[in-house]
Amino acid sequence: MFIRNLMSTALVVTALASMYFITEASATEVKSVVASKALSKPLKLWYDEAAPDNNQGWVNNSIPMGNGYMGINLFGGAKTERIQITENSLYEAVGPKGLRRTGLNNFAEVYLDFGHDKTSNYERGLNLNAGTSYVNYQHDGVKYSREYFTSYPDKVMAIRLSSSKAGALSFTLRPTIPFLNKGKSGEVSAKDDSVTLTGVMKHYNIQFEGQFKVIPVGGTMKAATSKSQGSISVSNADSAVILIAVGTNYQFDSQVFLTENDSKKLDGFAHPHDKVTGYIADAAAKSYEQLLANHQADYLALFNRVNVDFGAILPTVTTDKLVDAYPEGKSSLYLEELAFQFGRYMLICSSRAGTLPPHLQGIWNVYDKPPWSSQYLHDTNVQMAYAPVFSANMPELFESYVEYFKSYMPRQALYANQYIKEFNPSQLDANGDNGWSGPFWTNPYSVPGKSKVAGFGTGAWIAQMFWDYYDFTRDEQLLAETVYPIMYQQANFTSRFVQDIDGALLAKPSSSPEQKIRNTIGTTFDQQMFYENHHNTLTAAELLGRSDSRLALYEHQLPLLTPIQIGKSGHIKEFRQEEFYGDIDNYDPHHRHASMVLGLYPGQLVNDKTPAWLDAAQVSLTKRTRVSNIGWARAERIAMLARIHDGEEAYAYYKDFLGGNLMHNLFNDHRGDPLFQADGNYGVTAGVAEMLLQSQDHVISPLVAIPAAWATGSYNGLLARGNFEVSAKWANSQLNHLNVVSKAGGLLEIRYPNVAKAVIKTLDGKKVNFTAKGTDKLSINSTKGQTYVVTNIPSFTQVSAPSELKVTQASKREQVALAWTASADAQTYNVYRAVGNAPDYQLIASDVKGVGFDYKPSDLIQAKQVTLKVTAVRADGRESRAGTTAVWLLP
Ligand code: FUC
Repeated sequence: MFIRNLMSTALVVTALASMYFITEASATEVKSVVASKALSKPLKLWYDEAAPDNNQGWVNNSIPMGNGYMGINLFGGAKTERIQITENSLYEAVGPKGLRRTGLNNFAEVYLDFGHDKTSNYERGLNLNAGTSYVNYQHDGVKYSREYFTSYPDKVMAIRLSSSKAGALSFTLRPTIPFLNKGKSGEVSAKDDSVTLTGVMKHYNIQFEGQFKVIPVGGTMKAATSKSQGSISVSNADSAVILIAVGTNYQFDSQVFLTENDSKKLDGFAHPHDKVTGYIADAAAKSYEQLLANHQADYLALFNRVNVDFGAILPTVTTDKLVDAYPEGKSSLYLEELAFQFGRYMLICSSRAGTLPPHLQGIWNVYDKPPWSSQYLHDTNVQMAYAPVFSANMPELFESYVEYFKSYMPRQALYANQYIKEFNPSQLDANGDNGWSGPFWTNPYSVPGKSKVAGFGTGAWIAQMFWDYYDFTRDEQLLAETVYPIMYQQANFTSRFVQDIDGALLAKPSSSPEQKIRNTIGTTFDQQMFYENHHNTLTAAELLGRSDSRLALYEHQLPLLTPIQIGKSGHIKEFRQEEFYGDIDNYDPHHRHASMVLGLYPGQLVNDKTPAWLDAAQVSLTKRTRVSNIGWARAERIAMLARIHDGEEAYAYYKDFLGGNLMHNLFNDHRGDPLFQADGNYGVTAGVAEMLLQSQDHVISPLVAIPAAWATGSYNGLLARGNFEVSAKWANSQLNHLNVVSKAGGLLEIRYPNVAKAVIKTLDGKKVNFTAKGTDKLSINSTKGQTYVVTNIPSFTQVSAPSELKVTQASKREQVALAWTASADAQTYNVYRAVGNAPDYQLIASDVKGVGFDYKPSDLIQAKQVTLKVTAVRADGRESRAGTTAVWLLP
């Protein structure tokens, strides 16, 4: 009701109107939202000129939209509007090598000629709160406005053109096929109120079709076709709606990957004509307002689930100016909020069930030779695309990858047979039951098996996304029918692939993503990934009560996978042959990939319950340095640093990203060429989410990495493992309000300083009983559907840690002297040790007064190295969370 009134009266749909709409809608749609300021801030990208009509304009200035079926880049011209359409299955043969290679192709370039060349008050923008874009300006005393949206439920793009004066709207619609005759043939024709664009992409025999329907109010309309070009001209209308639908004969089917002959992969699949005709007919049967309402019901149900507020106000400058000012030190809290939500927006546009998942460029490509063919790379980029899907509360968007995976998996099962036969033939199951092996580069048509550039850990990393899908949703049916079989069969492959080398079960051959050292043995990447998948498979089997034949083997193998090796620098090694950090040939110590700490993030292996590994991860990340300027890598480090509680360093990386990788349309410029890669955009959303909320050890930990710049703020609706929806408010860097909705029941644990002294009630004010575990942790047996409100958390101040720990070897082998720089907060110190690769510390001395300690252990006959750690204990008994560490190398 409200939607219809608003839209029919608003010829010019202002950002403000959209904002009110959202505020209204949020009350009914986001039931779990509690913070009063939720969703009250307009989130928009806006500009006072059109995007330049060239590739630079596309990549830097055009506005992206999408509904899974198509990606759209809007230029917003007043004289001529250009709408570029991407359809993710429209592929040319991939190759040859090089950065820009054929692969994904540009589906259509659509022009709307208005001839308005003397405009005033021009503005175009994208309202994230409404899922709509707009262009508004005045020409010849008339106000013109356009509104655009891409609808997932109705599978169309809809455009509404309006003018303030009756009969003042005239334009010509001209869809065209780009890159014709380069492996592509086709034609455009117009009849009555519709233009049809149809053709064939020859290599894979892809039949494609786009239909464009014009529905004017008033005026006249004329269709024209000549020389394979079709157009529709509208004259003197009051307003008009244009509907666009596209499609190809591609479908999710294992036939596509199992058929060797490229030209036969799509054999037997229906021509898209009927499908596209149906989309247009169904959409045209609805009013524009109905279509918009359908779109917003779908879009807002996803987008409105999460809100963040760091205290930003809506800037008065256009988005390009905001972006340009950022690196000059004009930090903008607004941009920090906006980029977080923009990543969520992009995932909603590009990852929808029934359509192909987001590739390197998401769902946006203007080229015939896109960067790296716009493929799917599984050594970080795909995982980065999906990094925010669960934590930023959009789990159903992962369905797009699930369907893609299911269609390529049978091909990977054949590769698994081949690789076990090649690399570890004694373990081959002659009947072909060897699981599935991990792919690296894939696209909608092929999965080329292994690559030397990354190890087989890519498969286990894919399986990890499936585990997360369950772990965040706790959907038991999903676990039983989809997730568990995928993990079990991945473990099947890796359990046959690993070889017993010096008592450990190691990957051979093995690589660490993109490092130049190839074909080695037991990289941390492979071992960590294998370990996590074995572990998750066993956990899932227990949950489901399964007793499948290989589970006992996985259990036996698990500790032998030795996923973490601590080096002499106290770091997590990337290669087993390393001693001190980076001391091996051909090793890039500042590499963009931080693959040795993937068990920290996005994995669960290194967490607050493995503090010695957490400290070692910190050493690795510090030594990696901040030199890489790669967008996705910066994004990933935000999350990794958040996991080691370093909010300031995480924030520094976020600032590096916002100041160094954003183009004017907020697209991630991969490395400054400019070269668009969507992974950085999705990735920073995930990174910021980790700063706000963590749950990798199934303990809900809010505000683990809040920087001083975000000392006051709130968020709503982030998702934690166990399917808990979490909202928080804080001021002066202290949490003062936490809301947890238990969406699946089960044990709810919360960690935060002094949280066990807080008051916990249900939404209707009933006191909740909980079990305190010390002062900083509590647990509740939660009831499904119940909301737990935590307030009155006594404030705390961090205890500053001691620093500069030095260890000096005494003449006796098992004796060492420790000396450190005092902490101003310390009354006493605690001293800990972690022997070799141990995940946790053992307390070796407490109540130490002064800044030195002589350690004489009698039980370290075998040990080669020990990590020593000193923490400060304040008069109130609180211990510093961080400490100072040093590695003792025993002679
Ligand atoms: C991986 C990354 C690169 C780039 C490429 C497309 O190889 O290491 O940084 O993102 O994919």
